[in-house]
Amino acid sequence: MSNAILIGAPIDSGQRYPGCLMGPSAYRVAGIAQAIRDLGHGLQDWGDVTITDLKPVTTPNPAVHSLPETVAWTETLADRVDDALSQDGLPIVMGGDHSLALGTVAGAAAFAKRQGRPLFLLWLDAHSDFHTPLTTTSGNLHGTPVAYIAGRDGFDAFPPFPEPIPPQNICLFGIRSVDPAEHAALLTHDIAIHDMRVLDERGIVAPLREFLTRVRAAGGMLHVSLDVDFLDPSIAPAVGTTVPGGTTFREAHLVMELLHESDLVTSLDLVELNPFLDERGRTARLMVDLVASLMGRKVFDRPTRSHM
Ligand code: 4U7
Ligand code: MN
Ligand code: MN
Ligand code: MN
Repeated sequence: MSNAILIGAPIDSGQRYPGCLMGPSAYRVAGIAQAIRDLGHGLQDWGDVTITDLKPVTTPNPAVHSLPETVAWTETLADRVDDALSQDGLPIVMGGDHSLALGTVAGAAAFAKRQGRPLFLLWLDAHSDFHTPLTTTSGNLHGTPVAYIAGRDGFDAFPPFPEPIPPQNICLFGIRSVDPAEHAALLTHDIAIHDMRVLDERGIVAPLREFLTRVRAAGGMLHVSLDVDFLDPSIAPAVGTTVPGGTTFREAHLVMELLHESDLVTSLDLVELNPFLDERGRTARLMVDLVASLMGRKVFDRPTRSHM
C-alpha cells in the first residue's frame, strides 16, 4: 500500500489558455482523495502550492513569456516533491499546466540522486515537450520539460537539473505532435519515442512492458507524467491543446493497470486539465478514474498474479 500525497499546483503560466489553475480544485471535486482511500492507501492532501518571490530572470528568446513565474514554480515544486519522497510518500501533483514537470521531475531527480538510484521517466503525452526556451516558437514553457530533464542547454534561468536523466531512461508514449526543432533534437538523443503510429501497430502492452522491465532491472525509480492530451479529445475534451488520434479509454486504463502491477511508480503528475473547457466534469472524472487504476482498482478483481 502507498502513502499518497496530493500536491495542488495551480499553474497557468506555461501556456496561454486560462483555466488550468482550476485543475487541483476539479480533481478534489471529482473525488480523487476518496478514490485513493477506497483502495486502502494512506492519503494526505498537502493543499495547493503557491509561489512568492519572483527573480528577474531573462532569456534571449523574445517569444518566451512568464519565465520568472515558471522558475519560481520549478524551485518550489522540486522542493515539495523531494519532501514528499523523503517522507516515503507517493507524490501525486495535480496541475496546472505541464510546465510544472520542470519542478516535479527535478525534485524526484534530487531525491533519486541522494538515494543513489537511477530515475526513469514515462511521458504520456500527444507532444514531445522537447523544446528549450531558446527553440520554442510559441513561447509556452509547458512545451519544454523533457528537454530540461534530459539536460539540454538553454535553461540558464532555471536551477541546474540535479542529475539529468539519460535519454535511454526516458520513454515518450502517445506522441502525435512534434515541432521541427524538437524533431531535429530528438533525432540526436536516444529517447524511446512510442508515437501513435507505433502504438497502433504494436499495441501499448509490449512497448510498455519492455520499458518497465528495464526500470525494474536497474532498480530504478519511475516518474510518470500524464498529460490530458495523451487521451483522445473525444473522451477528454478539457484541454487547450487537443490533437486528434489519441489513446482510447481502455488503452489509457490498460497503461495504468500495467503500471500498478509493476509496482514501480514513485511519483506522478496530472497535467493540462482545463476545467473551464470540460463537459460536466467528464475529463476530471476520467483522470481520477485513471489514477484509481494506477493505484490498483481493477475491472475484475482476481487473486494476485504477476504480469511482469
Ligand atoms: B503540452 C507546441 F507548438 N509544441 O511548443 C508548443 F505545438 O504540455 C505544443 O504537451 C506544446 O501540452 C504542448 O507550443 C505542450 C506547439
Ligand atoms: Mn525541503
Ligand atoms: Mn505535455
Ligand atoms: Mn501535450
